[in-house]
Amino acid sequence: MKEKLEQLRAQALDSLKGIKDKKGLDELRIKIMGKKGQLTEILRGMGALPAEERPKIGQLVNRIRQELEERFGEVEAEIEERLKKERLAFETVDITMPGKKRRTGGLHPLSSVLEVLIDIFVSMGFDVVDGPEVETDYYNFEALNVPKDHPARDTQDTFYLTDKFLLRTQTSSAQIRVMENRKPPIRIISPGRVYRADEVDATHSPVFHQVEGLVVDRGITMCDLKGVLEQFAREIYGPETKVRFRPSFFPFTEPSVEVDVSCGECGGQGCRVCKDAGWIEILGAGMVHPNVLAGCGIDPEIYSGFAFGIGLDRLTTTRHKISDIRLLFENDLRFLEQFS
Ligand code: 2NL
Repeated sequence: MKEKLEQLRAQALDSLKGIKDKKGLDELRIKIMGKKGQLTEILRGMGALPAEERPKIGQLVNRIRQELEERFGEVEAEIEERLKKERLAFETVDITMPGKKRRTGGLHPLSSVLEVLIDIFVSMGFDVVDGPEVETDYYNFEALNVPKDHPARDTQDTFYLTDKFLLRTQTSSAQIRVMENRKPPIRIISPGRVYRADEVDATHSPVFHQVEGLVVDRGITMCDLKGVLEQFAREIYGPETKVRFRPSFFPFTEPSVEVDVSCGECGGQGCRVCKDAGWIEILGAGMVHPNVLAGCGIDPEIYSGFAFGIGLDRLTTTRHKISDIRLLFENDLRFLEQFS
């Protein structure tokens, strides 16, 4: 019996050496020390022993069981340690690996040019104001001294929603509200989307963008208009840029002017860009019509003002050498990504 036990012990210890995982360990533990295991099997034979030998054998069984249990515990700890190391090695992040490339967004070219414009006018003390794109006939035309029979009011040129409501054709409407609600001095620009019933081609779109400016105070003259526009033109087109006024007509300004800048490409000599004129038209402007001021509750005998309207789309296409205005509205990523 004693030999059998020693043999079992030696066998068990030997088998333990070959154990590599928990499953194997559990199987071995059951095979030796389980209810139907080899140790139990031997213990069953105890009944056949002489009574005086039983305690000795009993002690031996207990010692062997204890030893084996310790050894099993050790092997289990070793397996666990090894598994932990393997898991850590597997989960380790190599921070020197190249990262995944992410596509970054960017400003739409209209937005980045608008930001440049806003910075220029804000630095001259202008506020930026906003207004609704759906306007009333009053704010879009009436308050701007546009006569009832003016061609701009024609349904051919303006998108009417109802008799009274329309899609604004210029952002002046936002400025009218400011004149109604604030006292001079007023210095504002109003950028935004505007609508006209135009046929679409490379230079026309029924939706486009305007940045209008307005200054109202005592003693404002055409010289102030020219100074502001010269400063603007120099910041946009370079310090050598000259500005020229040509007479024009708008119902909301008197006098009205069309404003040209000297061609930055040829310096005024004439080239392909300015179509040999030496000048490029950039905006329309003028002194705010007394009817417009009076209609907003501003006394034209005390106050005067100038206003201007810049087409943002043309400024953007010329600045970025974009050949077709439609590219600004199609949101084709292949186009937009060139600006991000
Ligand atoms: C253009 C250029 C212009 C204005 C816009 C304006 C606004 C108020 C009062 C008077 Cl609140 N005028 N804006 C003035 C001159 C020109 O836009 O080519 N428009 C058709």
